[in-house]
Amino acid sequence: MRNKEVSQKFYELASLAELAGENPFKVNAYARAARTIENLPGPIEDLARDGKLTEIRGIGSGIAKKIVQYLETGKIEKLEEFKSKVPFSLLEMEKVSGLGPKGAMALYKHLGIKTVEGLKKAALDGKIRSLPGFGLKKEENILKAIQGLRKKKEEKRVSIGLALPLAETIVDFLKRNSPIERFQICGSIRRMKETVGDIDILVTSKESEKVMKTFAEVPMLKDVLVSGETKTSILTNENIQVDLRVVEPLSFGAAIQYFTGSKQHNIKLRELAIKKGYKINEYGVFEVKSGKKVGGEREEDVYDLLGLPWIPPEMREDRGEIESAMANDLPILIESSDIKGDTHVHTRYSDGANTIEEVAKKAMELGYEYIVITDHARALGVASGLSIEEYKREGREIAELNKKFGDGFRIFLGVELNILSNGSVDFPEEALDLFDICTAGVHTGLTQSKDKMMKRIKNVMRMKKIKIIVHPTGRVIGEREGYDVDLEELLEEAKNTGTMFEINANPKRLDLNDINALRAKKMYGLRFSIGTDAHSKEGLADMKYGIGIARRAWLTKNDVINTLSLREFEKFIKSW
Ligand code: DGT
Ligand code: CA
Ligand code: CA
Repeated sequence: MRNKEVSQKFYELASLAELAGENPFKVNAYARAARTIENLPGPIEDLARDGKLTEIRGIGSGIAKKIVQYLETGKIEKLEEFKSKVPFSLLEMEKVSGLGPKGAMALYKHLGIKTVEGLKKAALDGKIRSLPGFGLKKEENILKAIQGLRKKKEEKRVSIGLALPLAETIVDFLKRNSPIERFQICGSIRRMKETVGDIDILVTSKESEKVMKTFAEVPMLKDVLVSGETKTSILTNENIQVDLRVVEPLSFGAAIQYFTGSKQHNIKLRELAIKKGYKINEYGVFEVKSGKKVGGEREEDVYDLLGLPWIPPEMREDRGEIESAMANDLPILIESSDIKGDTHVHTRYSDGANTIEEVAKKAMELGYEYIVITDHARALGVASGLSIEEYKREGREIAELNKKFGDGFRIFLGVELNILSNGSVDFPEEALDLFDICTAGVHTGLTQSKDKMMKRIKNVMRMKKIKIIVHPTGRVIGEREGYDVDLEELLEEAKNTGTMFEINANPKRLDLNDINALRAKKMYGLRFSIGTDAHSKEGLADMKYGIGIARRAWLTKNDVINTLSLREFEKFIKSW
């Protein structure tokens, strides 16, 4: 869904139009369109594709054209035209609340201020109070607003889906352009936490100066925050902080253990160390009595010396993993290589970008043995959903492809049904025999009361053909809370009906999350599917985030159905 992004562009357009002295009616129209788009219930790209944009109140043909232009080209001509006339980053300046486009323009005209940094400096130097229309009070407010911005930045966490690829890109850049030897991405990324505060990278090198210099030149650099001999911190142009540390090879293991965290896990570990007469820190493990260093080159050293097996990073949250390690009872966590197929994929038949064949080929490249195509079903108001006739057509195409691909790989005809507000799904139960696998999820009526929501989901869980509930709580990270359900009751119902929950691997969803999946297994013995919900063939790569969540939930291969081999999986779904 690109609503937020498109809405942003129209806010920008409104501000710039105002600066350019455009007719106030137009300025208002842009701002109104921005608000409308922001609050649309469904994806704007669907409406654009169906030519229905002008049916939205407040969106005329001129604005509709601009929306289409943006969706297709990533640019709005008019916006580019305005931008070329404004010699500073209005978007950045506008973040300082209370300033507005006119204020930003005045500051530029009188003082040549182009950035928030420049603004801060001018305010601290007392240069703003004497400007016409500004004054002392305004100068103070600007400083306050800038401090507020900083604070917001500190509180902001980003998705693992953004942080992990970014960290990998940076490591890659360092590998190519500087003399690093060993490296490890640490912190919350290594633990595969769903959101990340900042990125922590550790490397070893004989020439730390060169490494630091290279790091301060990464292409996505916005600002160098701290620059030292062994630690440099930068801010990327998306305002994500990255800390790079160069450590001694003999301390590398202890350092990555320390900086992987979590802090809670490390505290527990240190307490255990003290009891055993050791001290651990980022430099190594030391015997307290003699002060002698007894380990730290390898991460395993730290755990070894405490009499523990190495604990996988995803478990290091002080959720009983140290106790479990002490009892030599750690689960053998599921791994990416255990996955034999994806259970949740969309194609062009509904709202995906690729054909079934393209998606299947990608799945084969990933080493999968099967894939379940789960295009959306057509409930009222789901523009891109399919009718039974269309599923039959999809089924025929799948049969053809299966014939073509032969024995080693199979495409299953699945469906993502809508759990409708009245507790039914798109089609009568008899019609569902058409499908190899039926999944269902809530997509509409998200704000229903808990009572109603529970009734409708439980009702669908009781339908015999429906075995997987996708993105069970409906939360979208950083965007919306899940709908109002009593999860405990749903888990109970799943146990009673033999329904499985999905761990949706899309990094914006990760639903069920780690805690809920852990509980579902521990208290109710439930099994899961891990599906990417991919809407393009590239989306299949999101599986790693689902695996991360599964590992954080202490899941093993046996807890996840799409680790079954093709033959086992076929048998399993036939037994439903
Ligand atoms: P984040 O960045 O908020 O997503 O979470 P982390 O876990 O990456 O935390 P961060 O970046 O503040 O620190 C990285 C790791 O370094 C952290 O997981 C454990 C370790 N660490 C940092 N500060 C302390 C501390 O004061 N005490 C202990 N024991 N460990 C710390
Ligand atoms: Ca961190
Ligand atoms: Ca950090």
